[in-house]
Amino acid sequence: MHHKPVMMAGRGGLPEGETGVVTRTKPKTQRPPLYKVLLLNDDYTPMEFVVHVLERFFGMSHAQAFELMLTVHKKGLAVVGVYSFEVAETKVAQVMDFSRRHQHPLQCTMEKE
Ligand code: TYC
Repeated sequence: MHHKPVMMAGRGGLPEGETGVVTRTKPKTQRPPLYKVLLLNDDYTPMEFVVHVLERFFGMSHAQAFELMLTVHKKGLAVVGVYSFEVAETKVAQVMDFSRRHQHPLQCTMEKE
């Protein structure tokens, strides 16, 4: 007497209700990535212009803006804000456009935090 092999559906010996696949219990809360907006120093943009940019586009007080401008002047660059991708992109475009229109070489960039 001979039987052909038969594939049996099953759990491979695991107890009822277990598949052997590890599943996540804790729900992973997804936060959107954040982007640092950086202002770069140069030798030509007037200090007052940079202060104005920081007040106008980054909502800083005159004192805050002056202090951060001096940080960029001394260190070469500084983070002037942290935003979502879309907001960071808009800030960079606004600063670059405003600087270009005033014929200043001021540079503003963004990088993922
Ligand atoms: N270094 C410039 C000057 O001496 C001032 C300056 C500060 C320029 C910050 C750019 O992001 C900057 N006039």
